[in-house]
Amino acid sequence: MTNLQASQTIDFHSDPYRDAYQRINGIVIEGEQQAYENFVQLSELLPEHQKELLRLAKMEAGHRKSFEACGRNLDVIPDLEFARQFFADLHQVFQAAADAKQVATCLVVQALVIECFAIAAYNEYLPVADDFAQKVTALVVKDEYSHLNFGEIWLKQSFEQVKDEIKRANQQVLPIVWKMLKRVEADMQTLGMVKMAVIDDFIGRYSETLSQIGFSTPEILRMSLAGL
Ligand code: PL3
Ligand code: FE2
Ligand code: FE2
Repeated sequence: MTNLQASQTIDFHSDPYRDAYQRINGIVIEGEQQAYENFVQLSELLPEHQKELLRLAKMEAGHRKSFEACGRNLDVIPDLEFARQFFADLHQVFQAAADAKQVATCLVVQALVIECFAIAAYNEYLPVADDFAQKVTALVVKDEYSHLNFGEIWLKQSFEQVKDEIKRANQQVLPIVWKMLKRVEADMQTLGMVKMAVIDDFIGRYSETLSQIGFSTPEILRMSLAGL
C-alpha cells in the first residue's frame, strides 16, 4: 500500500486509532528514553568509546522528542505507565548486565535486539503513518542503523571472548521480545501494521547482524528462533 492509499483508508482521528496510538506512542517514547539511558550507561562501561556512545545517547533523546511531537500532532496523550510495564523485563535484563559489567549482554540488548526491533517496527510503520509522523520516523530510522552498527562492530571485534555470553543473552532476551510483540499486535494492526512483517524484518536483520559478528548459519538459525 502506498502512503497515499494508506492516508485515504486510515482515519488518524478515529477513536480506535487514537486509543491504539496512546499505547504505541507511549512505547516508542519510553523505548527511546531507555535507549538514551542505556547508551549513557554503556559510555561508562566503555570509557574508550565514551564520546561516541554519548553522541548516540543524544540522538536517542532527540528521537524521544520527535515521537512526543507525533503524539501531540494527533492530540494523543502517550500511555507511559503502560509503556514502562511493556519494557520492564527487557529493562531488568539490561540493568542486571550493566551492574555486573557484562558489556556484551548490554550491547546485545540495546544495540542488537532493541535497535533491530525499532528498525523493523519503524520501517513497517512508515507507509501507514500520517504525513507528519512519516517525516519524523524516516529521520529517526536512519539514525538507528548507526546504533545497530556500533554493537555489530564491537561484538565482532571481541567475538572469541564474548561468543558464549552473546548466546546466553540471546536465549534470555528473544523470548521477551516475542512476548512484547504479541502484546502490541492488536494495536499495531489498528495502525495498519502487520505483525508478521515486523517479525520477518526483525529476524532477517538480526540474523544478518549475527552473521557479520561471526556466527555460523546453524548457530544463527538456533539463536534467531529462540523461544518463538
Ligand atoms: C531505540 O533507538 C529505539 C527503541 C524503541 C523501540 C520501539 C519498539 C516499537 C514497538 C512497536 C511500535 C511500532 C510503531 C512505530 C510507531 C512510531
Ligand atoms: Fe532511537
Ligand atoms: Fe537507537
